[in-house]
Amino acid sequence: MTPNPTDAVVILTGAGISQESGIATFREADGIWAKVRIEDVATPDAFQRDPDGVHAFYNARRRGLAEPGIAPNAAHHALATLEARWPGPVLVVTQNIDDLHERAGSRTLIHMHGELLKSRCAHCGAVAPCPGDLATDMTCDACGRTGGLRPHVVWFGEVPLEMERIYAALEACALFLSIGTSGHVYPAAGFVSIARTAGAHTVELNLEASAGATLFADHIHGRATEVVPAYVDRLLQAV
Ligand code: BJW
Repeated sequence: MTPNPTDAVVILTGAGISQESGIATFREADGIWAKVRIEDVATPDAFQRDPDGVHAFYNARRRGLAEPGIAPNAAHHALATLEARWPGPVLVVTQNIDDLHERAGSRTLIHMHGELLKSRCAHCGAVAPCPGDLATDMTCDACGRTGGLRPHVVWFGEVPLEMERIYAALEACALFLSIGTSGHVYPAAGFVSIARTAGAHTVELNLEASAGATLFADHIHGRATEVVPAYVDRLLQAV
């Protein structure tokens, strides 16, 4: 299927797109959830029970993101090129909390599961840049209260960010791409059904068939740094 260059494109990305940049995925054999339990670090209850432990988990990942070897890869760059050169609207919705899409040059981007480099105050809701470690004794610059600062990420049981904007884009898109996500976590795993119902062509680009693979019209299996630039090149030939 060859899309029309004025078509709206929505792209969902997951941990697989950043794997070749050196950032761990979640559900693979060597993934994050093989080393720590979701219940210990990625729920509001975990933060209430053990804020120091949750801070330590995210502080380590934040420091990892700042390491000199961590950089966007060819797949992140290809999506930024698509946004720059595709005549129609292009929206990247990422589940990732890293900043590799921004570093590659993507501008129309939603971090539906939040951002590691921001904090949020549980008291007043203020979101602020957070380049360094968070700790329980820190004070919020906005409200002056102590003990409420948490990573600006979406844990299980919390509502993902900017859902109205995402649903509107899915309902208006003609092409939906899902890149590097296992399809195990909702609501992101349901986006393909919404796009398909809206009449979009749906394509999965992933290392292997995801949990929701049968919902997609097309499947391209391989490493993101190989399949994404090749697919974007094909799309841009139509421009
Ligand atoms: C490559 C590759 C390469 C590798 N190239 N590919 C039953 C009970 C309780 C709750 C629920 C339930 N059923 C549904 C729920 C809801 C729940 C949920 O989905 N649970 C399921 C586990 C069952 N969801 C929620 O709670 C969400 N909130 C919610 O639903 O609110 C209600 C609501 C919604 C909408 C409107 C109104 C109300 C919140 C989910 C929050 C998820 N948070 C996390 C942590 C974020 C912070 C952090 O990073 O620590 O988000 S969990 C984790 O999973 C992270 C990821 O973004 C997310 C998805 O993971 P992803 O990206 O798919 O990674 P992997 O590792 O799973 O897959 C990687 C893929 O890449 C694999 O397929 C590889 O093959 C591939 N790959 N290398 C290409 N080089």
